[in-house]
Amino acid sequence: MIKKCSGCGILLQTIDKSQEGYVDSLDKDLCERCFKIKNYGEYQSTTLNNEDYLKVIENIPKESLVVYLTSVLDINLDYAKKFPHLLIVLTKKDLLPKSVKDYKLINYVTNIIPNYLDIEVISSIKNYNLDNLISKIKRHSHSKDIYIVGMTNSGKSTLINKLIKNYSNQNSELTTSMYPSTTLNTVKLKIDNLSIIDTPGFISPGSILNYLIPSEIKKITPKKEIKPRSYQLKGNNSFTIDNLLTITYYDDTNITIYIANNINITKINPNNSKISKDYEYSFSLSANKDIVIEDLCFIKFTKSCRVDIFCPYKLNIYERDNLI
Ligand SMILES: Nc1nc2c(ncn2[C@@H]2O[C@H](COP(=O)(O)OP(=O)(O)OP(=O)(O)O)[C@@H](O)[C@H]2O)c(=O)[nH]1
Ligand SMILES: [Mg+2]
Repeated sequence: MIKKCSGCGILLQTIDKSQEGYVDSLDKDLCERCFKIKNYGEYQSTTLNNEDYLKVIENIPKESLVVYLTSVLDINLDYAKKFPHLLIVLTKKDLLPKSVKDYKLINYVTNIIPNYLDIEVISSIKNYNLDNLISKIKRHSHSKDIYIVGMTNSGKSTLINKLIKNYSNQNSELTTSMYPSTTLNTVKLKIDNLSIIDTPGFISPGSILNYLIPSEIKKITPKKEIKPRSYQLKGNNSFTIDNLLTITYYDDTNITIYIANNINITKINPNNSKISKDYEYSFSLSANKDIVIEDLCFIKFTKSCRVDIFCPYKLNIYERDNLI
């Protein structure tokens, strides 16, 4: 009998407890890994990787509508460009200050990727703009299969759970968690005559999530509205972000940091810093740029400034025009 886990899509098996999909009986609908994530909120590692997830994504028929999710905190559209029928969804709007307007975020996306069918800014947790989103999905769905795609943790499974709850009379629930690689294969669910298909998210090689242990991931994950922290800086000086990295700036400037509220930002003498400097990232920013440290934070600069970032990991750290 071939049966998939209703939480993460992996094929269920009763043979090897150390492998994904294990259940002690095929009568069960949920694999042991999902059971532990759902009931104990524990991190459960997986032997699958980006290559496995990409195989799933590459099998998406070209004519299908792809709903591509990316968090407002880490707008990453690298993979989105692959899909011809694209509805872009910026998720987790509740984490940005309420004063941030949706159109600013939408303008930012349009400058990077102008050829999409539609776009929506949502919060699944706050039920924000989900009515608009389901109407847009229905409007643009020419075939009945709709694929929900995006980076790990962008909120794909959480969104589908909300759509099923709000707009169908089913009660199935996909597995979600704050840790990477929760969904392992496709899971198909029905809303009216549409099939909504959850997919595994990719993990960016430069994401800090690759280097942190579960308790650290928990710490850096923003859980509620970020209170931006603004500083007037007098160069040349340094600060650390929670012992994860050191930031040295050489000019006077004003910055605002968007990061989880419980993370410590501390002024330091870089010569006394205990943080390893294995990797160095240098920027000569013109005015009105952000530095993004993928899956950790973004820093808004108003004036031009030379900046060096030191850390023990090989991260994706890049500059962009101010998002907000
Ligand atoms: N604040 C906030 N958190 C959200 C929202 N949507 C999802 N999350 C959280 O983001 C984390 C990841 O959610 P998932 O739904 O598991 O993400 P995913 O995209 O399915 O991840 P993979 O299965 O690993 O690809 C969970 O901790 C969710 O609670 C949202 O609208 N707001
Ligand atoms: Mg998922």
